[in-house]
Amino acid sequence: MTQEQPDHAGTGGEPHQVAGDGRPVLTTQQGTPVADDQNSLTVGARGPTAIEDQHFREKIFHFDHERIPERVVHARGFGAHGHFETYESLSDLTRADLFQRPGERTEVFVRFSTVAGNKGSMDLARDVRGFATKFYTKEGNWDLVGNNIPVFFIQDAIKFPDVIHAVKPEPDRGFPQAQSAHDNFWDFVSLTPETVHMLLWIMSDRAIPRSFRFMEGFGVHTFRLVDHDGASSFVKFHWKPLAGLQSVLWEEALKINGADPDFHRRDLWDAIREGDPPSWELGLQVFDEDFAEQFPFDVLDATKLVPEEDVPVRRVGRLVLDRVVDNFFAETEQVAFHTGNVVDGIDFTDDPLLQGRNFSYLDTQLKRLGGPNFTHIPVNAPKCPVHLFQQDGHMAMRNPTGRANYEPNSWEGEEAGPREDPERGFTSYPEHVEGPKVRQRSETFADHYSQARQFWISQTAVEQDHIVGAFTFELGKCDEARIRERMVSHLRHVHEDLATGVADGLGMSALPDPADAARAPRDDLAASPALSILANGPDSFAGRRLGILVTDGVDHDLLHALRSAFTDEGATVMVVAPSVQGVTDSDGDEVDVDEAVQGGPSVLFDAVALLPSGDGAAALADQPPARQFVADAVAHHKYVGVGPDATALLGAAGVAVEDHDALMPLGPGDVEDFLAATRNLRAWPSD
Ligand code: HDE
Repeated sequence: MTQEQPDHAGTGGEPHQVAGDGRPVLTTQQGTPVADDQNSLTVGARGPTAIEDQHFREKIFHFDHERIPERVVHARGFGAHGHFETYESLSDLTRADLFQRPGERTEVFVRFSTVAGNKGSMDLARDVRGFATKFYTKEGNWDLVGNNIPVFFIQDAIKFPDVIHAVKPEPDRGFPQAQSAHDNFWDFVSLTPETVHMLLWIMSDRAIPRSFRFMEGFGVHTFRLVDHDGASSFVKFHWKPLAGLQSVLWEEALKINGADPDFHRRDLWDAIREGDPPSWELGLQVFDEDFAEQFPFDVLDATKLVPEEDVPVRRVGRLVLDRVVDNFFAETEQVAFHTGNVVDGIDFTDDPLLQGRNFSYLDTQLKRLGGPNFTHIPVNAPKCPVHLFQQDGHMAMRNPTGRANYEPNSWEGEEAGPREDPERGFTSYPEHVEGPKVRQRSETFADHYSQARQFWISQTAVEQDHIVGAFTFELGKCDEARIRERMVSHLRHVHEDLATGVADGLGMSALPDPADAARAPRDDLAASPALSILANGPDSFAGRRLGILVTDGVDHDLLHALRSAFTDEGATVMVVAPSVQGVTDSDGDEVDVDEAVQGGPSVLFDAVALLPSGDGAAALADQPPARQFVADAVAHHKYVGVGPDATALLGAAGVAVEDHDALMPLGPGDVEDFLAATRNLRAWPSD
């Protein structure tokens, strides 16, 4: 790896070349060519190391300091570059510059993340996903620091350390890692009923997305838009994935975490590198004070959402992620988001969670990036002109020239430096506020169950089963019966079917009494179809993965027909075989193999096809990973194309063809039908 030094760091010019092979000479940080990078300087070949070995000293010194503190939350993440294109002028709603001109493109950097796990944890933890977007607008950076779930656990930022401590590893033992399935988490949330709505989301399949590309994003809080006349409306921000919504099953998540702990980051990396850039539409839910007044919940309460059926989502632009990072550390690790980074025309509300966040992010950047100059790091630097009088500090890269480092000043010309601009400058919405200084939760935040119930009744039967299964799994990891019971006492306010299902799953002999409710839950909120994943799935297999299990003797024509049909659909086709060495097809042609069956379990694919030869099927039938490949695909309700000679393998996997709708015959004439079926992604048992 070569680090090109900027010209001002030295004399510039060509790096030293090694005569003969044309590669740059290895140097120290000071630019001194290195003669030997294999041996440290010692007194005699077996003697002590000399302290004057500056090359050794510098190399180890740098290595010792390679890490910066990981994020206290959202430590594990993955980022990519792209652009946002505004569809139409929104000048009637906001004066924010990026929304003024149709077709305007704004560069963006997006970082997706999990919340609870450390930097090295696995991607498929049951968790909320961060969806943070930095818009490098012409009038400064705007950070929309959102999640893939539209509500949050708590209403007041002062409880954030508590909810995060509770979910993170228990402090005495340092585990469990990246899991909410433990006593501390459920102890805290069951004592904090405002978490119940979010718990429904977290226990749903939203918390185990198939990949970042197939999940929604939400700004969560109510923000303000302010127009050219200073008039303001409320807004909720949404990201709608153009590829549709998709999640995995919990059982799959457990296995994916073992088979490919980097499943989500690899997916994003591959999609972009293979020329299939993920995209989302930015949606706005805009409403006014009158709507906020008559809405049954407080729009400043981040544990509530505004149903799309009440305020439709207006799609105003498109986000496309089409460039992977050059260097993970420099970009994904060092990117610094901050809810406080808004541009003129976008403003805050008094949501107490948002207000607390506005304090937290700058504070955390100082700790993590080590000084006040982190906007000098390229990924954080605005792409518009920056002129200011701030100076010095650790690692200052952008240093003012000239004489004036203060204003007002009476210097002339360039020496005078920049000046404020009352017309163009950021102007806060002049909200009128008054009241006594109190520590008091507003009465309007008191309903903790009604929207949780609305979420529950908006799910399909399959999704409701998954929610019951998730609560049962998680509470089953709690040792304390009183915590399990306390939690079920809240679920009784959400829906009796949910409470009963979980209580049965946990083997409770009787349902606990319902918890005391601060406000009686409502049961008159209509179902909101927008809240279901299955109701908002894709209508294509594009962007998904087909895994084809083959052996020597695989039918040449069938393999090619399958590959081209799925590739034309925009899907990725991967070949799985007994070994990675490759196989020979029925025409004697070599077929490249992507994964050996031990390393490519079917949980890594969205649909599978079984195309072994007769002999191959018999051989695979003796291999546990091959049997598991088939059994898992069937158990996970994936479409399985069964080639003409695959029967022996099915039998060995314990699968009876007639019992499963998802098993489809896959002969030469069946490719189109198989492809059409896979567009549904799964054949749920109730279908
Ligand atoms: Fe964050 N959050 N947060 N958060 N958050 C951080 O900032 C915080 C909250 C979110 O990819 C930290 O740079 C407080 C809600 C994302 O770099 C920290 C509260 C939502 C990311 C912080 C919240 C988020 C963070 C840690 C309660 C969804 C990752 C490292 C009031 C709307 C950004 C950092 C990235 C990161 C504080 C609640 C989203 C400590 C105090 C609600 C996506 O500043």
